[in-house]
Amino acid sequence: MLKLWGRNNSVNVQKAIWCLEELKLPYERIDAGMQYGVVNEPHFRKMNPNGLVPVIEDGSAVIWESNAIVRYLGAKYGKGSMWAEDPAARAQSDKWMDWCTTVYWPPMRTVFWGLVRTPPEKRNLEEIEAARNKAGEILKILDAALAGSDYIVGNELTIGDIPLGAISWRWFGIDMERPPLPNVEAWFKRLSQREAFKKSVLLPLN
Ligand SMILES: N[C@@H](CCC(=O)N[C@@H](CS)C(=O)NCC(=O)O)C(=O)O
Repeated sequence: MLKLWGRNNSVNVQKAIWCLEELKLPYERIDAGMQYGVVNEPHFRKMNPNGLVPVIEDGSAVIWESNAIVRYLGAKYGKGSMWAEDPAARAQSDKWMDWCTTVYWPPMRTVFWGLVRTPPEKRNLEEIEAARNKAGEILKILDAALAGSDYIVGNELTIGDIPLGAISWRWFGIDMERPPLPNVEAWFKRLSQREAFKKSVLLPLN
């Protein structure tokens, strides 16, 4: 059976879990990272020398980097659903995955770590506020892209929605001021109605 290492409150692990759940694949998840440790054990470092989660093992394939995992699962198990076989169509999803890593997550990571993982007395409020404003500005790009479609590429869920959705739970799940983004809000509401998303992403933020 496919194995996934990673704690289920990690944004990157949630991408893998959500993808597995959407594809209805049987898998075993082993808690690893933060309070669970494991990531420094020799057998884990052999799989991922970075000592980070998620990691999957599917037969002889061992894969780390959450977006690579989502792409692998899509290519192997999601043809005709989350994975477009036409390279041009697939690139439309792919670009949003890279956008998440390079543009969306950096300010959201500051907000999330600042407001969720850092005790109040240690927070750098100026830095958090600047990152929250930056994320709000950046999300205008996503809002425009979602105009007129149910998901980021067309009217069905694709791999492109996975990192976006997992990060956006950090945007909507934290009690803070947010600018109005009607298309992003409607899309997130749509994701929130999916059983796989509820089960894998909409968990307490801690
Ligand atoms: N670029 C990597 C980042 C992986 C990463 O930073 N994982 C974090 C959790 S989100 C981690 O393993 N942190 C150490 C830990 O949990 O002990 C990916 O997308 O998989």
